[in-house]
Amino acid sequence: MGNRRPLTCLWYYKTAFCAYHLVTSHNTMNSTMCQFSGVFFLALLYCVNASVLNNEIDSPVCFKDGFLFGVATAAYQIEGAWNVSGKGVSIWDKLTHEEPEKIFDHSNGDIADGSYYKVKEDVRLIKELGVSLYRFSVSWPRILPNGLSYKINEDGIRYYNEVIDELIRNNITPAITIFHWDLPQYLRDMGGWTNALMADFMVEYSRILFENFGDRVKIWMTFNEPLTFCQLSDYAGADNPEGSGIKSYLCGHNVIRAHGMVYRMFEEEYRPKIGGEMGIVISYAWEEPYSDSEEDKAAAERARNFQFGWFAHPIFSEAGDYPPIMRSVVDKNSKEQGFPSSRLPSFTPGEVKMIKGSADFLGLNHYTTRLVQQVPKNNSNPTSENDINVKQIIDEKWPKTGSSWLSVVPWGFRKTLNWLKLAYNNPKILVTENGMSTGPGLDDKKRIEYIDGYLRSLHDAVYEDGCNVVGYTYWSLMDNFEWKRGYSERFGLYEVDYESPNLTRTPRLSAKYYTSVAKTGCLPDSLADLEL
Ligand code: GBH
Repeated sequence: MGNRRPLTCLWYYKTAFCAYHLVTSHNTMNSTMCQFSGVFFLALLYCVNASVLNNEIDSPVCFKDGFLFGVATAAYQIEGAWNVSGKGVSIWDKLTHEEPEKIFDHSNGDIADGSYYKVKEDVRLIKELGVSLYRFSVSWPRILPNGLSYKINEDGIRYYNEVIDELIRNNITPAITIFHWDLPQYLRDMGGWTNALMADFMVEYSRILFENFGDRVKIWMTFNEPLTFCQLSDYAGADNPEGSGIKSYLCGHNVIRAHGMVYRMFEEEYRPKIGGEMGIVISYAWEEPYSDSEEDKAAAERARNFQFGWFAHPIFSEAGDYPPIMRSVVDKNSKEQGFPSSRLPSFTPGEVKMIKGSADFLGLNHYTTRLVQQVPKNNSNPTSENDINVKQIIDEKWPKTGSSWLSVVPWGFRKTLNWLKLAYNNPKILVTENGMSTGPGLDDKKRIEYIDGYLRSLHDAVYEDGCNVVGYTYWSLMDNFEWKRGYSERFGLYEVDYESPNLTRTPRLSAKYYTSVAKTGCLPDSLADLEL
């Protein structure tokens, strides 16, 4: 199958030249001679050469052995059992119960996918996909009801032990996100991530996970998408006005410190005994300049540094600390706004050193792309929006999905990965999320096209450009509570029927597609040929 294109090419040449000879040589050349004629031989050389030079040999698009395929979920989005067996209250329990109007369909995660009760069933679904990695998160308040480590809820330990053991029994590598947004409400009441002590609380919580699960779990991620939970109100774990240029930066600062401290504790106290790797998950929508103008190019680079570099630069860059552009812009704006010191906190030299290099891999969530335009400077309010000072635009020509923020732009993936390669000396990357939403329904050819397009772009980044990506994780295994969009936006390879008492899971067409990719490591030659 792989060499179909050159063979077809040869066949055309052979037929054309044989026909030509048979006609022009008045039948003096028989067909055997024709096959071996010099002309045919030249044609063969030409054909092979052209294919090689134009990179046209239709070698199948395959990821090498050892490349991981996986699927991801997060605790609050799937578990349900929100008040069962000693679990404490998270900020999402409180928000959805007390302000349901903030959730698009007024729903909540009380029951969600019922995964708390369906360990065996869910692992079977993962197994059936043929993937080798499952990324899930631990609910902090299920382990520590009020977030502090003096009181461990044994049922939480039991539950995740069951998940981990069932995965390992099925040869699926467990990968744990320590914090995926469901902060214990008790800690939010103390200021959430704007409280500097949160770093210590995070260290103590993480320690309990290493103690209990570290013997079997070898892939750890400290935080999921700090950009999201530090910047969006309600996601924040602090009463954080949307886009605040004060609390967001405080949150980010404590999160980065917490990440570094957890990593160093893991490195010193646990890794020597139990091994394993640790990273952080950062989201990166590609930011493409709106035009060729120098202003728009600078605006795009500024946005990349403020939205991705904010968390990546202190950890992955050679120099460490915040991106220089972020430091200088926020320092200057703060001064002009009458602040006695910068709204962007400073790391001590010791912290810069502690944080720099505190990751074995970079977890990347990549979904989409924006166009970025320079806008006239507005420094009236201390918002991070005014600090970044750009307009972000979704190109109307890009195919849409079930989520207004998410359009289909596969080439942005390759650009993202190349930017990371250049900026941070080709770090080891695990793609921790990529995916798109639809409405309910099993026929999701658009999702197949999305995954296929993004995987091709990823393949180019890895095998053409040399980006160091070790695996790809699809978001999500199954439909789930999509935060403020409730159950209205479905990202699952499996559909979940929320009307059925069993919360029945049914594979979509995309599950079949992804199974073939995960099992063969190769993308199908053509989507049209797929037997769905
Ligand atoms: C990821 O966030 C999350 O890690 C995951 O939990 C989530 O389910 C998945 O992607 C799909 O969204 O409600 O209009 O204010 C991706 C980044 C940040 C995108 C928050 C949606 C809110 C848009 N997300 N954003 S809106």
